[in-house]
Amino acid sequence: MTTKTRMLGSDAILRALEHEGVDVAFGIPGGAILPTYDAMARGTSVRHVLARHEQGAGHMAEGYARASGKVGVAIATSGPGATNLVTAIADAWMDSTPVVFITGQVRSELIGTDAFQEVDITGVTMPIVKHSWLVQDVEELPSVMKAAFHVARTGRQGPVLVDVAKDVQEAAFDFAYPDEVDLPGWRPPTKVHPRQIREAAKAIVEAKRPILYCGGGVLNADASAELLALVDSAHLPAVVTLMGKSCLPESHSLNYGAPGMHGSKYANWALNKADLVIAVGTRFDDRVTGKVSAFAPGAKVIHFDIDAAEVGKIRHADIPVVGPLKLGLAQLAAEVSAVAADGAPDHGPWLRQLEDWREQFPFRYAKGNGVLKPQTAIEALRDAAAGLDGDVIWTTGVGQHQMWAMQYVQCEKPRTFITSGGAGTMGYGVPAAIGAKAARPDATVICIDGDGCFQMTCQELATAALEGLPIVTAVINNGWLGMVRQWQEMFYAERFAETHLTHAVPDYAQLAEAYGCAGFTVETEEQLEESIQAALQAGRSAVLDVRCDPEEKCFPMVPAGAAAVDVIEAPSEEGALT
Ligand SMILES: Cc1ncc(C[n+]2csc(CCOP(=O)(O)OP(=O)(O)O)c2C)c(N)n1
Repeated sequence: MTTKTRMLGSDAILRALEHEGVDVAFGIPGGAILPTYDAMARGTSVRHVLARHEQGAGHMAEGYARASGKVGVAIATSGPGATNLVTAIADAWMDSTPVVFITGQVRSELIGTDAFQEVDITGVTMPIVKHSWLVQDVEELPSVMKAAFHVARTGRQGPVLVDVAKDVQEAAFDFAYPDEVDLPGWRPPTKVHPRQIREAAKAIVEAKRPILYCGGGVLNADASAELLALVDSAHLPAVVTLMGKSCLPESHSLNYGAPGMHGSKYANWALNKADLVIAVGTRFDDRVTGKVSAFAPGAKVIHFDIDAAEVGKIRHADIPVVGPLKLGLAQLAAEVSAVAADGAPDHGPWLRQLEDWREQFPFRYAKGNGVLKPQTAIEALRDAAAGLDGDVIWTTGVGQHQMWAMQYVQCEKPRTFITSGGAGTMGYGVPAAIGAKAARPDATVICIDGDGCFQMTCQELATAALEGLPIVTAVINNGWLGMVRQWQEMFYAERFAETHLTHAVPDYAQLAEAYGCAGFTVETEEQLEESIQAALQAGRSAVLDVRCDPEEKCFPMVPAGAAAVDVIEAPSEEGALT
């Protein structure tokens, strides 16, 4: 019989976190969650990182989860504390990031009375969580906490919310943590149907122009090794989405990188001319497909995902494969070898075609003639990172700099590129970097941010400085809300309404120093390398204010709603392209 220990609900929350193997939680206290913070003062093995804004705490938990593969935890008080988490919850929902969000709620007897700091947060977040619980009975706490972690991490991962009334945190009860979850309605698949694997393998062997289309689901499933084995054994070329970046080594000759709105022309052509698209852990997002009716028009589709609801949602799946990727990819590789009895399938002519396209259409931009180009800065960061010992984890904000990071940063190991893909949340980069550093203290964590994004969450530099979580942030400072400026220039006849920020206000290097971080201003290509090295060696968090060309646009670009092959390339009249 399980022994029970008498304790308060607040202590039970912490014991549950300990049982779940949580080593770090991110949050900010307040009235309705105070009993749980008081329990922290009584002692716990869980480290608490005090954020400066609950959105920051939420993104830290996401960065932690993505870097470690474990469930992240963010904690906030009721009302405004909880609503400040909403953007992070939405972000985790869109990118299937496993996070348990814990909020305090007003006392049970006050719920529904518009009490001080009362917000119906389970109601507010209903469409953007996998599941949520409002706990009004302390006896339910252990099973709810157990279920919350289980739901966050199993099947298609994602956010859950546990909202705990203050009196529940204060109530004494006999605590035991359950070994099992009791959730009759939650039965994610644990295996893949052998017939689906057989059909997929047969289609792969028969295909002349197959392409793997890999997404973030591969990383969530920790299935990189299995994906690599399939690529190698079946000689399958692959394109990898923004969310999937780092799931397959980028130096691998069969990795053709990112397709989509700012992906390469060759990756988009690979999908467009394929006769078989093998979609793995990906959801045919509009930023990848462009106009759906023109996407991979001649291809049969295998769609392999843990979430049956994704299969056929956007594009008909000729061969649906539903189940866990790690197991299924290994089975698929074995089955392909078995079906192709006389060795691996020969996709030789197709691979030569892809190689030709890659040579013909590399990422390129016009060098600056004295003006520092953002792409040059990102290439310099990439090269400096390659010279470091140990792993480097990249995070980004959202905008042009994010797309250039996707194009120019090179990742060899899984979980080393962390970005907000589905929601496109400006302000994600700095807190996600702090969370990643908490998960991987041994790694160098570099955030490539935009000046607009940085200003949304830069107060978390205080968290980085004071919590001993040093990160390097390169603010790609073009003085504008660059991506929006680009759309205004290209699609709104250059009417630049409300997108100018200026290069100089704030002074990012001084701002960094004010937060206890090292600050560097870079204005020329010549200053780049030395400043990057100084930032990497600063021994504390550092911010590089990289002042660059305000007018640079991100290419190639497939305009929203256009066919993915109708790509606009960098105009060559801007000067010599490199
Ligand atoms: C929270 C939020 N608000 C607004 C947007 C719309 N938006 C997308 S990119 C962008 C500009 C980003 O500017 P900056 O951080 O300077 O990056 P850049 O594009 O210049 O690299 C904006 C406003 C968004 N994605 N997220």
